[in-house]
Amino acid sequence: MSLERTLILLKPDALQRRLSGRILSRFEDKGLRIVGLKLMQITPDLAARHYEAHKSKPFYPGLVRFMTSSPVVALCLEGKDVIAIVRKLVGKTFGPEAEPGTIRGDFGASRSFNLIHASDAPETAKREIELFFRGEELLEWKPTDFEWVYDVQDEIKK
Ligand code: 3AN
Repeated sequence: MSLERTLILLKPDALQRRLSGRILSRFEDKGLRIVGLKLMQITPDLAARHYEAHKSKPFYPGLVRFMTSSPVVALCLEGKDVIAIVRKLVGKTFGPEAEPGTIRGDFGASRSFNLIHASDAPETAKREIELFFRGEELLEWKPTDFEWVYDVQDEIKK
């Protein structure tokens, strides 16, 4: 079974509103494995590298100001199809449009404070994980319920 990794950031509004535990629970409830987790302050330089693709957008200065305004939680999750699963759990970009049941849909009402970032593809996930974590901060381990979260027998039959 091939496992992917993805980078998630619980943004300053998630911490200011004391939602980080509840958001983290969504991923644990789904059966995803935490391989990296830390509280950190994003520097303007790191924000610029992370949001490189949005540099020319009108919202860019506000986005960097927001992301560097107070601490974030950086999280690396591992699992089968984890990038797509996490994007579904996170929901559409802005709270007002995000479906109820998703993290942004349940907790967000803003068009700029949207609680969470999640990598959108394997290449961006690799780049973003390297930006936020050193190799030794990511741990290899196998949860005891692994065979029950993923139907391993089903994988073998395929
Ligand atoms: P997503 O986080 O859903 O992948 P993207 O990649 O379109 O969304 O945008 C990256 C980030 O830029 C978003 N998470 C959001 O914080 C911010 N952003 C995007 N569009 C706007 C906007 N019109 N106004 C303010 N912030 C925006």
